[in-house]
Parts: sequence; C-alpha cells; structure tokens
Amino acid sequence: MSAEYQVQGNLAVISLNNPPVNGLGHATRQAIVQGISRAHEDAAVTAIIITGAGRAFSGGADIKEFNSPKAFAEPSLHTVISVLEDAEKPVIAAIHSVCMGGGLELALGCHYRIASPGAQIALPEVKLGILPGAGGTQRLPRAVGLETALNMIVSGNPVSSEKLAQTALFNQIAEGDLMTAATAFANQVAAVRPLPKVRDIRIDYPNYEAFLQFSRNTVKAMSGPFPAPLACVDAVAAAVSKKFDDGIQFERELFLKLVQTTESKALRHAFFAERAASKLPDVPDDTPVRTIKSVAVVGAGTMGGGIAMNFANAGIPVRILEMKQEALDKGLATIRKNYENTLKKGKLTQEKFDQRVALISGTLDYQEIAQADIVIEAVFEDMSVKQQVFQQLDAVMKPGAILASNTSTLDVDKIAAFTRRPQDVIGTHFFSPANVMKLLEIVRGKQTAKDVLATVLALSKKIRKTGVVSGVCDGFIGNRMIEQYSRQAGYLLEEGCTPEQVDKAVEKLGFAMGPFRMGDLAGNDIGWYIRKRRYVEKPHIVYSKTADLLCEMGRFGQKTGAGWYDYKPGDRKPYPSAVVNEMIVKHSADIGVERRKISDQEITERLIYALVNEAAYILEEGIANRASDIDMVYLTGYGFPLHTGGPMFYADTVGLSNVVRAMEKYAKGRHGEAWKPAPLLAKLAAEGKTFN
Ligand code: T1G
Repeated sequence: MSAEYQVQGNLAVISLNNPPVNGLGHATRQAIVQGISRAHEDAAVTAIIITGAGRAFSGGADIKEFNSPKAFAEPSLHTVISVLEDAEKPVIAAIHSVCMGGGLELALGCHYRIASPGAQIALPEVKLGILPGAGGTQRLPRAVGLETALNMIVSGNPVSSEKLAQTALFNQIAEGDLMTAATAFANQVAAVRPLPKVRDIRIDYPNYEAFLQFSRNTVKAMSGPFPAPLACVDAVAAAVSKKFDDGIQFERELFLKLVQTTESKALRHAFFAERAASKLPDVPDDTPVRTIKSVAVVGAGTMGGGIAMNFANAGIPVRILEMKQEALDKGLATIRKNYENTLKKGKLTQEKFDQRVALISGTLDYQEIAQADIVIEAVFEDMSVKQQVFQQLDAVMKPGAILASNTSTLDVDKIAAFTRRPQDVIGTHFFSPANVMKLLEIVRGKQTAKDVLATVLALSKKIRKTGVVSGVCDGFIGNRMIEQYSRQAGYLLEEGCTPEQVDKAVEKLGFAMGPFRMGDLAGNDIGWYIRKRRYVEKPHIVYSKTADLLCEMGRFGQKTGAGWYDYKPGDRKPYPSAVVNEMIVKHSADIGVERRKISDQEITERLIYALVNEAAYILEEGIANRASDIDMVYLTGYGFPLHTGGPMFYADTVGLSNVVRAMEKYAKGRHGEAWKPAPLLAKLAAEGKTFN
C-alpha cells in the first residue's frame, strides 16, 4: 500500500495510501515520484493534486522505518520534496485531519496548499528527540513567519489549520468538500506561472538575532537533558541567517546527529511502547466492548475522589458510594476544591467546571449504583473489607456490569471469588493522585473475560490514561518491582548513606523523586502496613529495619510534618533530619554494620538494577506481556526519567552483560541473595541480546 494515481479530466490526483496514517515509507515515496512522472508525461494533465486516503493527509515519515536502511533509501523525503517543488505543472496539496512532520514538509514542497478546517498541523519531531529533517525548519518560517514557526517546531504541538489561514501556508481553507475545492482551485491556477515556491519567500524579521538569542535562553532553561529543542532553535535561525540550500544542509547535519542520540531512541521507544501496551496477544483488536455510559465508585477517599474525577473529565456521569454522610460530603467537597483550584489557575473554564461538577453525584445506598456499567471499588487495602464490598456489589449490580478493584497489591482472583461473576471482575489500579497520574495498571484475573479487558483498555484511552495489563501477583508490575528498589534503598542507609544522598543520586539521573522523598509524599505508613503483611507471608525476605524504626517514631512523612526529612508548616520542601540520621547511624551500629562511603554510581546501579532484575522475573512469569509495557509503567507511574526510555530500555542501553556483571559484584556484599540474576536476564546477557 503506498499511493494511488488517477486522472480526473485534466487533473492528476495522487492519493497517499499507507494506513494507518499515511506514513511516508519508502514505497509511498516511490509512488509519489512515479505519479509526478506520469503527470508530466500526460499532456492532458494541467495540474496535480496530492491528498491522503483514510484518517490523515500524512502523519509524517514512517517512524516504523527508523533505524532501518529504508528510512533514507532513495527517493528520500528530501528528493520527493524537490521533485514536487521542481515539477513543471502546479502541485496542490489537499489537506485534511492530520498533516504532521514529513507530511507537512511534503505539503510545504507543493506550490499550493488547501486545507479543511480543523486539520491538525504540526512538526512534532522534537517530541521524538529529533527535528524536522526534510526542510521543515527552513520552509515553515517562510510560510508562517519566524515566531509562529519557532513555537510550532520547538513545542511540536499541533495548530488547527484555520488558525493559519492568513499565512502563506494555506491558499484556502475549504469549508465544504475538500476535493471539490481543490479541483476548482487547481483549474484556477493551472496556467499560472511562475509556479510559487515556499523556498523563495523572504523572511522579514527585524533584529532577528535578539529574538533568537532570547529564544535560545528560554529553550535551554526548559529542555532538561534533551538536545533537540535547542537544535530546533539553531535550525530555524539558519532559515534567517543562511541561504536556503545552506540552511537545508545545516538542518540535515543537525538531524543526523540527533537521530543517533540515546535520548531520541528512548523517545521513539516510548512512542511505540505506549501504543503497543494496548495490544494483547490473545485479545484481538476487534473484540467487542461493553458500553460504558455511567460509572460508580465505592469510596470517597483520596483515591475514590481522584478516580471519579477522571470520568467526569471525560464527560461520563459518576456516582460515588460511601457508608457515612460525613465521609461522602468530605469526599465531594475535596473534588470540588480540586476543580476550584484548577479553575483559579486558569486551566479550566467555568463552563467545564460546572459540567464536571454536575457529572459527579453521591449516595449512601448500594441500590442507587446498581445500574452503573462499571463500578470501581476504592476502599481500604484489606482483603476482608474488599470481601464485604464485592459480595454486596455482586448482589446488587446489574448483569453485565464490570466490577473493578483499585487494589494496589491484593490478589484479584481472590476478590473475583467473592462473587458469582468472576468473568466480570478486573483490577484497575490507579496511581495517586488518581486524576493526574497517567498510569493505569489493568489487572487481569484468571477468569476475567476478554471483552471486559478490551472494554477497560478502551475506557483507559477515553480517560486519557496509559493502560498497561498485568497478571495477578503481589504488587502486580510496578509495586512488585518498587519493593526491590526500596529494599536496596534501606540497605544503602544501613551501609553508609543518608536519605538525601540516595535521593540526590537518582534525582541527578532524572528521577522526579528519590525513594525517601517519595515515601514522605505517599506516606511511610503505607509501606509499613505492607511490610507487616510480608513479614508473615514471606519471612525469608529481609528488609532494613530503618523504615519500621522511622514509623515507630510516628514519622509518616509530609502528612505528619515529619518523615525521612523534616518539614516546616506550609512548606513541602524536605530538610535533612538530624534525628533520622542519628537513628540510622545508631541502627548500623546495633546490627554491627560498619558504615562506608558509597558512590552515586553504586546507589543508582543497585536501585535500578534491582528494578530490572525483578522485571525480568515478571516477564518470564508472563505477568507483563512485553518489556516495553514495564517501561511504560515506570515512565508514566513512577517518574522514571523519560530520556532513558524506562528501566528495561535503560538496561538495554547499558548492555545486559554489564548489568549482570554489576549484579555479580553486589552479590558478594550484604544480602547477596537479592542479586541472583533472573534466568531470563542471565540468558539474554549471555546471548548478547536485549529486552526490547
Ligand atoms: N509513522 C508510522 N506509524 C505511525 C506514525 C508515523 N509517523 N504515526 C502514528 N503511527 C501509527 C501508530 O503507531 C499507531 O499504530 C497508529 O498509527 C495510530 O496512531 C523527516 C523524520 C498521527 C496524531 O511524530 O502524533 O516526519 O498501534 O494511536 O491518536 O521531518 O499517531 O495502530 O499499529 O497515535 O489518531 C513525525 C506521530 C515523524 C507523528 C495520530 N510525525 N504520530 O494519532 O492515532 S518523524 C509524528 C502522532 C518525521 C521528518 C521526520 C499520532 C497521530 P498501531 P495513534 P491517533
């Protein structure tokens, strides 16, 4: 599938046809060039229209071809664009829906452009860690002006076509049928010469150096570890300061450098990982889904309230069930407060505020949620409480309703067994704050029906979550791995580190928050409760006692004004705590461990490789479907640095044999049993292979 050529009267029409979004793969590029040649040879043809079949004009270069020889095989995108620009007959791009990246660069090479209103116009390459590599940084500033082009290229965000109607990018915004308008326009311009070329437009921007220097400073401050945004500014600067062909050459050099960077490979990996996560080997894409028109949530606490907001934000009515009026009122008031805060920040219109608040209601009566299409339980993390709730739900919910639990670690199969409809039971593990964090772990019970899975996956997209499917085990994917990470963090304290040294080491790598700051934020008592359960269930696993000693001091974290760190009233900034550090030093002495200086490298290796090793067990047990799913869990739910691509991609980048070698070194230290490589990791390392 590539592109269709047909002649309609005196017009040649080339329709890009490479589903799903007309990525400009090699076959498509060849078909375009052949189409132009045929149009040249056909004397009856006086003008050429290029358009896109299906859901897009074009989503850009075919990123599935990246890192393969096809990506740059002739005719390259550059060549195709030159063929269009140098065509002897007028070429008109008829643009609808999506015109992005190489697709927009291709349109910029045409002589004229007509768009339907609402078409999403973007050069999003920066989001893949690269920059427009087929003339976009040189032509777009000529078509829409320096500032608009710079904003579009550095942000990568789409602009709706009608907003660019007054620029040289579009000759017309076609309100009616696009092809009718394009045909009429093509006939109007068929004889017009010379053919207009975007490359010939002069950029007129007085004192552009000052503007670009200001832009560089701004972009440098916000681009973090990513080199692409700043390179975008340099490329756009060349559009003003260099001759066109020199600018093209400069852009090419920058593109070829960026496409090889780890940061870009990580972003491209994350792009595909996010889309792969919703694909289940045994649940076909066309599995019928159940209709979800209304939602119920059991529990109006922090999680229940946040979960309810997700559905209201997606325009779905949601009813929250509580046992006591006071708890219900408190929960509804908290939701309203959250929306008011967003309204005050100007991130929500009054109309949306009113709409969302109106979609959320409360009740104390199970009967009043019986007709909901899905009910999500978000009550206390205790199996006996879950049992009561699910027995009640089983008794009242209409047939076909989906019964979901927000449990973060408990056995979903056991929960399903409390009901007579285990096929309708599933885990929907939201991450706090539930209305903010993108990750949704979808826990598949042994009996969860395929259409229930497909429905919840589709629903996760509707509420703008990244749904990742997990099998049933203690902690599912994310929390099971974080347990090993936390164990190492505790051992590091006993062996010589302070909480702030451990946190700073991983935050330097780009983590949003180190383990101890994260504990203080989430509440150290949560981990304490889970460890107490694990001491009974898994007595062979040794934890550092420091976390328990901290909780015995009542230092649960920010919510108690003190945790691993001290906090000042009204100030969320963590201050190193002398009391805690003394406790740690005393504890090392009590257990006879001689404290030593520990490098940041050892800290980051032990924390991250502990995650990777547990992930390898999770993969070989089939709890996760693929390594990139685990990357998505950590990128969207645990603040793992995006520029590394996630723990599995990071391990691949380091080299699995190097990861195993480091683990062998740590296996000689304290609690060496924790460093036994998972068989899958050992195998891949020995074979020189990667997870992804
Ligand atoms: N190439 C190949 N496949 C693509 C693709 C692309 N450019 N864009 C999307 N897909 C696939 C995607 O993997 C998924 O596949 C399906 O299309 C639907 O995607 C030289 C070098 C276009 C706005 O960065 O932003 O041009 O999982 O679920 O929500 O300068 O996809 O179904 O098998 O996202 O309707 C620049 C990236 C490339 C655009 C559609 N272009 N894509 O959103 O559907 S680099 C981009 C998007 C470039 C030049 C450079 C979105 C979309 P599957 P989807 P959607």
